Amino acid sequence: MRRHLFGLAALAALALTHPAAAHDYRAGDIAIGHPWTRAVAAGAPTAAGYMTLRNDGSVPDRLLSASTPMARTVELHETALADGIMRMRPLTSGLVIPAGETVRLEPGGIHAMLMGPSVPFARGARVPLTLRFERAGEVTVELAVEAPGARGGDHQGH
Ligand SMILES: [Cu+2]
Repeated sequence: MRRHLFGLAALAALALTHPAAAHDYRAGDIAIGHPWTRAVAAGAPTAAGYMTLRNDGSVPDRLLSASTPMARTVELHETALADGIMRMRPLTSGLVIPAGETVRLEPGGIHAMLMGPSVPFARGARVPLTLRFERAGEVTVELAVEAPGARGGDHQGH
């Protein structure tokens, strides 16, 4: 147990050495801006991944799927008002990113739903997420774990 606690402390220290700097990624014409998620406890049924996807190209692309070793499966969801109730529904044909436009994955909207996280997500940790685009191919990004109630504010100004 003591060794386990030491491991956690070491991880926390490691997180502190990485300031909340911008972390951005690119796959072909797609720029992925500050991917993040919220802290979740052990046994949480789901977590959600957020980011911006900007298509710098001249043709549309499509986010087909996402996956992570830290959850059972990942689904792309949108949140929409149906019969007066906000509901999530899977984007079964993927998420189109029009040429020259930015699509935001954000709380209350489109998100990557991590079903069955296999470990707790601690604030300050990073969760790898592999994104597969129809044209731009595959890229693995890291979701920065923010506070449970965060709305992505840690990343403003990037
Ligand atoms: Cu969802």
